Amino acid sequence: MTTLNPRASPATNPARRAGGTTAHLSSERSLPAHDVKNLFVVDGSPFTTFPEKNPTLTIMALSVRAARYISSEIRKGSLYNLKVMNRQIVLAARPVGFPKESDFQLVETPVPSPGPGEFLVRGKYLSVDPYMRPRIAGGKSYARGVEVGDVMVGGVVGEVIESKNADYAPGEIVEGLLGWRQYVVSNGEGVRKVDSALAPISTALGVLGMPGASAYFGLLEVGKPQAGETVVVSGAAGAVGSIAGQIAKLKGCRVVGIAGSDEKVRHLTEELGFDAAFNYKTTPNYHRKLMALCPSGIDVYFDNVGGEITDAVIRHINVRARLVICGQISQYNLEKPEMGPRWLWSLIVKQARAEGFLVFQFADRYREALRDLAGWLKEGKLKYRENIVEGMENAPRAFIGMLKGENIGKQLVKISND
Ligand code: NAP
Ligand code: FER
Repeated sequence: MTTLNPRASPATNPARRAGGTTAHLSSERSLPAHDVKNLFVVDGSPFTTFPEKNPTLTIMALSVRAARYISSEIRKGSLYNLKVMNRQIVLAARPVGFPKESDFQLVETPVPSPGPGEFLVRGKYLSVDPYMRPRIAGGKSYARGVEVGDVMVGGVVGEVIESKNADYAPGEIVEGLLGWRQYVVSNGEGVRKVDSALAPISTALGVLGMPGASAYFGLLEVGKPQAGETVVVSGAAGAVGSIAGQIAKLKGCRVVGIAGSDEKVRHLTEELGFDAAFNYKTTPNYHRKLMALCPSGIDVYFDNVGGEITDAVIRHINVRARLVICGQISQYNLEKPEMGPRWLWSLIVKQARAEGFLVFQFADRYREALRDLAGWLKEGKLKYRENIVEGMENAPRAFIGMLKGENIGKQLVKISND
């Protein structure tokens, strides 16, 4: 976001010169009309309130070219009244139970400048993931939690727009845990380059990113499915579950999905090739349903949700079953963990294995997962879906929506129009 002093002279004030095909930002340089159109949105309606009604004119830099141009002009000193601002979502309060929009706040701070060895990234997509819920809860975790006032943790795909790091050139697309903000400076730590020729860059946060790798390693390394076995996936229509189920199909398994709507069930069986699926929100007796859909019992259970669904699945496991404990989303918003049946006895009787995993434990093998996932995508053997909400200000709503199950596939927020 850019704030412009309305008293600036017409030579430095683009809004005053935007009537024609070009708008002059300085006496020597001009921007094409296309960028000007994207660049100048004043309180939602281009130019109409400028300048008399607004003491400060707010301009959103919506295109990368425009943002790059503005920051270079400012640095040269030719736009002395222009201040580029950085929109970001911070944690305003620790959620109690189910998060509310008021637990988050949109704040603006100046855009940072890269120092030696650093580069400036302009975000294009923000990732919305279930792990964010435990991360804002304030409990102990594998990583530092988000404190009140901190920028929300989260994956970002964006473009390098300025660089003082020889390994990252302007124009390159990168992905990393850069936080829910428009602009961020990085030194490259924890950041990877994204090959935009491989697939749309948004997939770096989904099927070709952390969720895809979770499905891949969780299923193949922890679940170890064999052809002919029955694999049950809970949270099956989400970012991880939808990929885990399809990989199980690729390995020759019978795959049964559990998800929270009839539309999701149709998506799984009609579009993703699951053998069967059921809607846990309208199925009164999970036990009977599983008996009908898994007549040979369950060999691998890919658990994304925990709770009553998992309790029911475990009643149907076979000897030497593998329970892949990927997530427990049914518990994330509870103040106290739910009590349930004690099913460790089943592990004894069935000589079964339940194993939790974190995708990060496979970090040194991501390349392998991405190679296979990208190969299957290219061959048309793997499908993915994204649920994209537009606008940084809607990220909290998208997060709450994902926790409620409004997404099919990967939940993302698009924060740039180019
Ligand atoms: P996702 O499945 O795309 O989105 C979350 C889904 O959870 C919602 O769409 C909703 O679908 C379902 N859900 C919400 N509340 C539920 C409840 N009470 N009972 C059953 N289902 C519920 O999210 P994702 O990114 O793919 O993550 C899926 C799971 O994997 C999460 O538990 C996450 O924590 C875990 N995960 C673990 C790792 C790891 O390293 N271990 C890595 C990534 C993700 P419905 O409509 O079906 O309810
Ligand atoms: C997730 C759920 C939990 C996840 C990571 C965690 C990467 C880790 C939690 C912890 O260490 O406290 O979906 O995804």
